[in-house]
Amino acid sequence: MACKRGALIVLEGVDKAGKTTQCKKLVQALQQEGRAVEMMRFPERTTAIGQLISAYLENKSDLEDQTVHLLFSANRWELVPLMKKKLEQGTTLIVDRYAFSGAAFTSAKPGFSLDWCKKPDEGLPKPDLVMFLQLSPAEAALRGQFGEERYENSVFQKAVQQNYEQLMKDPSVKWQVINASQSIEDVHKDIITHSLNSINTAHNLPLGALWK
Ligand code: ADP
Ligand code: 2DT
Repeated sequence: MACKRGALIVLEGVDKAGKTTQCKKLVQALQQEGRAVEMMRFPERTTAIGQLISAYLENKSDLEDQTVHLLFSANRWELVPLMKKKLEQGTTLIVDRYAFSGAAFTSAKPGFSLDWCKKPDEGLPKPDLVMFLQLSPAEAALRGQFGEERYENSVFQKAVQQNYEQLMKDPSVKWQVINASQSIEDVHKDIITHSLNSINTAHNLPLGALWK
């Protein structure tokens, strides 16, 4: 019998919602159960495209907004063969940000429609589950100062949050809102429950195509 495929599970949310903390905990917990699971993140800054994105985010270079948007998307597309291979081999992927960040962030810039922003990512492997870590700007502020990178300011983050809310209205994507204001352990408990359900369901389903 062919091996059952892994699930594609994405964590999204505004800055400091706890995505990275929870991705790491989730991977650790699933690995401890003996499951094949790996973490990925976007942007993946180690590739040639990722290095261009990283320099832009660190304000070391300037790029047209359209250019950087397409680079973020290209950074996902360049990893698609690897993602598909891992999923087919039965490895579950836990992903820190995906195309939803791409659409929510660029469409927070003046003159960018959500539809235009989604286009380059149409057809990417569709996540089996997208968990949105919901945290108010006031609570995010309690988790420390914003850093030095582009987009790390509260006005921009509020616009991003509104765009995520638009994206979450799309029933073709399996969204799950998680209350990220709970303790790290309580958030983890919610996330692991939803992830296990998703892993079990994904076994029997073909991998979908995003926004198609
Ligand atoms: P993100 O990846 O969404 O930006 P991080 O996981 O890097 O968020 O977390 C941002 C900061 O908030 C870190 O200092 C982290 O330790 C802290 N943090 C994460 N989750 C919680 C939580 N549930 N309660 C309080 N602090 C948290
Ligand atoms: P972190 O590495 O701290 O998550 O910051 N972004 C991300 C986009 O604008 N478009 C995208 O497609 C993606 C994946 C979100 C990365 C920053 O880059 C933004 C914050």
